[in-house]
Amino acid sequence: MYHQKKTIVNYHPHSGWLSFPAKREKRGHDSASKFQFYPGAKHRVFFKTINFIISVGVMLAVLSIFPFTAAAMPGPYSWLFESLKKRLVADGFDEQRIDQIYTAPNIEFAGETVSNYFTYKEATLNYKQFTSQKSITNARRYLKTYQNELTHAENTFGVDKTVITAIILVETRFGTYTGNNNILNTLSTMASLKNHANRDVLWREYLNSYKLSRKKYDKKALRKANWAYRELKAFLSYTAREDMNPSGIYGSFAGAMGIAQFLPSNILTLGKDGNKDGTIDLYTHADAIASIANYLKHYGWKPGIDRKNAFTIIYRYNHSKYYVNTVLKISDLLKG
Ligand SMILES: [Ca+2]
Repeated sequence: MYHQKKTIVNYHPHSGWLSFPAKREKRGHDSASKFQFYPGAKHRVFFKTINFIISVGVMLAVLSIFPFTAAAMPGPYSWLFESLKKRLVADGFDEQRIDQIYTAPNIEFAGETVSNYFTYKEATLNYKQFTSQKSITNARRYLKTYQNELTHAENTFGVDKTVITAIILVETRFGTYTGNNNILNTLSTMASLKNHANRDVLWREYLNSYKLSRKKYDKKALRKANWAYRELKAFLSYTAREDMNPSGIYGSFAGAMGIAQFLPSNILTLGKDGNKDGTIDLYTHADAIASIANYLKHYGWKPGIDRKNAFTIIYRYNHSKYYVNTVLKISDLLKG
């Protein structure tokens, strides 16, 4: 989405490496952070109440039994997710799980992240960096390091390993920039903009210094809210299926995840378990490689594909002709 000049960031979910530099690698697959540490909302209200009405001694006793209670307060504006939670439950998600998820300590209305959708204009992207000698040397090293995974994917899905490598280079620089935005907060915030009150908060608190038309903002927010709600549902289904903690997964500000920068809806349907460990985790190279190959095959990639068809299929991955030409050029250089 960043790849077309003067386009507001909107259409393409990838490019976590461009959105914000990754400060740290975060992983969503942390079995130690499942939900047993996060008491439900009712418990928190209960403990808050006794803080005021009973003696300090009793309070300390309670806290010694539930030491994480005090730390489990969701972040600013997280109450704005109440109607979103109800909607998810009405759409079939387990109420208890939803309550647990939305009381995680790092849950917050991601106003700053989501405001990017409404204010950001793309700067010209320097695609040349990806075809520099240094980048190609790194790509050759990647081909060698993940030779087994890439060859397996090429044999299984019929997609050139040089193309897979090129996509991983441009999307996340071989997995080094996967984005540091909390996916759950980002998608939840965007989906919650269906509510007028939530749109007001974003408008008032985060967009007041920008010259936007309120009418255009509302129209765009509603469109993005519908899109984000579909992605949020896919994200919650995916994390449930893979037994991951949804509040611990980080990616691009558009909700794209992992080394391959897949949207949740794509992970759910086209993700592949490349290393056969029983989990589809796109923060592992083997799974990312297999998933990219499967994605391209799904959209029609065949061994010996001609340039025109290759272009069309890679364009599906990222709607930018600059992006596609760069990927194809990297692939050519790696073959040469
Ligand atoms: Ca796996």
